[in-house]
Amino acid sequence: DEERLWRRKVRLRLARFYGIVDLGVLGESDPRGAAREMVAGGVDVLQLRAKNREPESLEPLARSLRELTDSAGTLFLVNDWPLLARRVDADGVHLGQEDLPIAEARKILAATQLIGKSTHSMEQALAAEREGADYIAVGPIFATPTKPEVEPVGLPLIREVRGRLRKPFFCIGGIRKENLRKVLESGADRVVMVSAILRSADIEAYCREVAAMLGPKGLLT
Ligand code: TZP
Ligand code: MG
Repeated sequence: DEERLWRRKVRLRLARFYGIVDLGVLGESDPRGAAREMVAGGVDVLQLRAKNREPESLEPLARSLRELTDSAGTLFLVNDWPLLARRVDADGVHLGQEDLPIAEARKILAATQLIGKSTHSMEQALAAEREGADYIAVGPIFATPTKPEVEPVGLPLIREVRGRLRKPFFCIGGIRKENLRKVLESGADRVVMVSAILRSADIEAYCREVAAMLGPKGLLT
């Protein structure tokens, strides 16, 4: 068990590229197909996000994404629902500011499962680390239709956060190939992409290019 948690944490430390299978963004498109291409294209972490669905109805899809990611050695996280994450043996759950506290989610999850937390300021990022998040998402960096309700935090926050967080952090929000270099130059090592990936004509090729831009794994903060 201890080894299982350790393996997950190591994979998280090495992860640079995090893709989200967002059913809202996908609309009628096939989430399994998108996930398969993302994994083939080299995402290190895959998350299932479905804002307007009952968690029970997501279980078959979550199970199939678990199988898919397992065979590729890709981390798999479930957004919002620790119980679903537990039931399908995901690597962990991702929680937002409005979701249940990390301590509550830990009671539902297995001891070997990871928790990530969305944050939108330095204060929230530090609080998430104090709460015991295994990784932290910081954003939206840029304005994005995928998360319209939160003000963009801007590029300068990246370097500030980098200087003060010890846990791995991922930049998210409006990131795409065209602005990735700027995000990396602002101090990011790890990024999350949603619509840039899911709306691209060739998801696998897109992911491959992003993965190449992020460079080899290792030597990360
Ligand atoms: N949290 C902060 S920004 C965001 C989330 C879920 C959406 C990111 O989506 P996109 O399409 O990569 O801008
Ligand atoms: Mg949430």
